[in-house]
Amino acid sequence: MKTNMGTVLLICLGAVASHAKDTAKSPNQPAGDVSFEYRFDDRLQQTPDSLARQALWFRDAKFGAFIHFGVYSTLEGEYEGRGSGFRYSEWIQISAQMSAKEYHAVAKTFNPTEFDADAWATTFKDCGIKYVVITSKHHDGFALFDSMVSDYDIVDYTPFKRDIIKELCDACHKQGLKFGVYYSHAQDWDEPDAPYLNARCKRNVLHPDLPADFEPDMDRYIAKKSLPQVEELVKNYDLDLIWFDTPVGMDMERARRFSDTVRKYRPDCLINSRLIHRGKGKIEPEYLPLYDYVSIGDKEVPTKKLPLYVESPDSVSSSFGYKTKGNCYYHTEKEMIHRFVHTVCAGGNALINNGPMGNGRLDPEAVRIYGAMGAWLKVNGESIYATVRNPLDEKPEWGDLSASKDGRTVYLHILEWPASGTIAVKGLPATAATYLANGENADYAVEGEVLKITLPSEPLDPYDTVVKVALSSSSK
Ligand code: H79
Repeated sequence: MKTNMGTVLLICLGAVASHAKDTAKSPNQPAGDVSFEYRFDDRLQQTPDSLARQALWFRDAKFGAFIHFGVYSTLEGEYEGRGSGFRYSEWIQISAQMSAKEYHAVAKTFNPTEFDADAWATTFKDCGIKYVVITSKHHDGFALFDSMVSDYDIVDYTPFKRDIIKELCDACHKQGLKFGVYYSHAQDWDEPDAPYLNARCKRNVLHPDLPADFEPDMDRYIAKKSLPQVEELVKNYDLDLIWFDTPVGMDMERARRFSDTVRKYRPDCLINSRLIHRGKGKIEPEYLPLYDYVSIGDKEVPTKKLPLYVESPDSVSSSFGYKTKGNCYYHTEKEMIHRFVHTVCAGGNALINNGPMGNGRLDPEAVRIYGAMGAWLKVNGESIYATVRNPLDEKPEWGDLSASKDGRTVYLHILEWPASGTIAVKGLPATAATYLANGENADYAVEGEVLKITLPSEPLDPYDTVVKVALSSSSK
């Protein structure tokens, strides 16, 4: 245990036993947790420009809704009895080994007639969500906006003929939500020139008519489709954020063209690190000026606080796209809130995905989970929004800590109710302690450097009982 700066966290060893039955995972999850690898050097810093962009709204927002919606949403993870073994339904073209022609035939029928952008935005807002990021084009190459670059888009290619990105952008801004798009800038299964991330499906399965001696040319793909579509997005849509993914084949020169294009048209628009870094890739200092914040791995929850401000692309379920076929699960409400709280306390936002159904309605399970988060946030929101990461060196075994920006208030998130009935924290000179759940004073004592709280016999909240602690001096 570290002892520097007098901010040691003392964990009562007897106080860590938890209610095992409450913490059982929802079924079908892979064995073991996806653990967070500490791969950021402590001295890394984003540029002053990026820090200023983060400060505009991003750092205070904490809770975003990620949306994976597209042709794949209609298949729900299976095509002609194939493909359901993959965890991600948005990968159906690969998992079911569909040729471009077969996938086009499904795209031709994509008709989400129940789509209602205002209903989506209102639901998100009511659940405490502050920003929305939707797939404008996933790896399948199909665009959800009206593109002049390619007709493989929802307006030109489907009976639906409406621009989902435009409608949702307007609806979100009307509700005061920030709006961003996901764009798969490197992978594109509809373009033979685009690079390939995996060996799971051969290029000539997707494109059987290609000549045997075909040589893919990534720069030709970037020049013809990827960069012009990004330019369309930043020119024609009022974007607050752009989310790149799986940067296979990206190098400084290629990434810079994307970054420059975004900055040219939309200087305040945030760019995520997957422009050039893989989700679990090491952060390289020379690339920091190209983007504004770090996306950690898919569904990765940080286990320790981080030097750079991050965002975790989490999901309410095991897939990103809507999936009912094969192996899939949803997180419990408790798991989701705990994942969210740990991410915020480590110093980041949680961009929590939902996969709307092929008919255009939100997934009711996702709405239920968001609803539980929203109800918890209505009572406990001050311990989340506009807070900063845990000011102490370590996180306690019973939960986690967040703090007000001025460092004068610390929030203790009690996620696992200790059997001993007490918690003890070193390094917090408390002058008051209250429960956010009911506003009542906590039974606390300061003994030397240790704040000791005697807890009620039962949690005051089924997911996270928050104690608000006022300090005599800043914890910073
Ligand atoms: O958009 C979501 C994913 O589709 C995308 N990133 C998030 C935000 C992503 N693309 N690639 N990857 C993630 C990494 C590759 C994962 C996979 Fe698999 C390996 C897909 C197919 C093989 C593991 C096994 C997941 C599905 C089957």
